[in-house]
Amino acid sequence: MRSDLVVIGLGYVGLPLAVEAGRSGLSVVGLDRDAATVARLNDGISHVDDIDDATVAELRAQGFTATTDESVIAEADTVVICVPTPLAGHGGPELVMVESACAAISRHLTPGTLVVLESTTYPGTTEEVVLPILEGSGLRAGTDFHLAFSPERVDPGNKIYGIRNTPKVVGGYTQDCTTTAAAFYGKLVDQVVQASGTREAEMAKLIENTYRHVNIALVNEMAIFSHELGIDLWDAISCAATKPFGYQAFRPGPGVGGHCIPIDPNYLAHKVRTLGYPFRMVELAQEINARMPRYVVERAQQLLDHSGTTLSGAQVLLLGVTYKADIADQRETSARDVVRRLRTLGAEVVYHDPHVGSWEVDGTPVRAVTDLDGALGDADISILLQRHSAYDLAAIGNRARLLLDTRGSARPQSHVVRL
Ligand code: SAJ
Repeated sequence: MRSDLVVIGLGYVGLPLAVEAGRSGLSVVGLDRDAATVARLNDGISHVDDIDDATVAELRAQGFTATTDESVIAEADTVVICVPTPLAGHGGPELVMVESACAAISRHLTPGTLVVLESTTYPGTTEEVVLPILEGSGLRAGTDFHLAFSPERVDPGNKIYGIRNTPKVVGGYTQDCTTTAAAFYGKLVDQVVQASGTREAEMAKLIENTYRHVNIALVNEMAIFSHELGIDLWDAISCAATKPFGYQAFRPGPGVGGHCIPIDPNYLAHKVRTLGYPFRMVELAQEINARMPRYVVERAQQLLDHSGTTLSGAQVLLLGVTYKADIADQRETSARDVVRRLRTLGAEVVYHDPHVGSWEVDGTPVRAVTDLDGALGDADISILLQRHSAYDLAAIGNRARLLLDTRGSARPQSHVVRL
């Protein structure tokens, strides 16, 4: 049976896309290589933070089915690739899942199909990697089928912006491909933005996230020297943020986690290096952000020293171990490096996080505490890493024997210090 859309890869990008397409009246099939994911979705169970089971049930009621059977591609008007592109050892994206998805499409591609890549990657991937595999079908891109790139703009935990109300950038191999992709996405989103080509659409996404990555690194580096200069950078940033134009506030932290910001800029740096020179801003930003977990531990060690306690043997309570506040996602969380450094220096580490029931670092469990009040009283120092809204910072500040606040959220006191 024909379908309007086949989504390949049913993760945090593909599943919301399938949901929005179903809500827009499209017939949608989800294709994933993981049989367990397929079975769970067909049973109405979600594995994605921002999609609840009721939403999956709603999608199923609209006729959505998930499958591992690639032959569904042959019946699709549009195929969107939403598979992961994790960071590979060479510093660029690992494209093996994209290539595998394209090989499957190539085996079942029919004339007139629109194929869109959404997975984040370096500029050139759509035309240098995806296109040749698809043309292995014998069909020609731009002539027999349409090919485009459209960056995913899914923001985990964002309750305001979803797929429908986030402008969607599309860039096609030809103008006709762009127009066709824009017509497809126009059914799902309020605003479609047509890029001049696939590389511009690929680059747009990397600009968005490199911008964040570099600016976070800027304030992280400022945090380090501001502390030594006796400047309250948090206050200075709040003052700067009153400027109604030409400035967006970023704030220091214990490092940069997630599946986008610490990763995506490396794809651009990887592509630039093929030119024989580095993308210095990104590489420096990466170095600064990656250093923040160690800096957090240095500051904790100084605070303990001043209180006459050594870090070695001290009990350290970490508050919030996800990669950002109010979600359960721990991908690339800087808390992991904080634990490694604390353990190396002989501290006993425990954690509290309302979103994380159990946690291990390098195969060794980190003890979870549930009695936050008691744990704050027991810990020689508590370190606030993620400002979950569940945390009552005034109560934490009052109860902690010593608190290092890496988010600048708690009211400074003699025993409450901001990064
Ligand atoms: N962070 C800081 N200081 C800041 C902002 C963030 O240390 O001022 C840290 C966070 O703690 C986190 C990391 O950086 O560890 C990334 O935070 P993020 O707010 O950028 O959140 P992400 O990684 O979920 O980024 C996503 C991105 N969305 C997409 O790629 C589609 C990003 O483009 C969004 O702008 C961002 O969400 C958002 O605005 O929330």
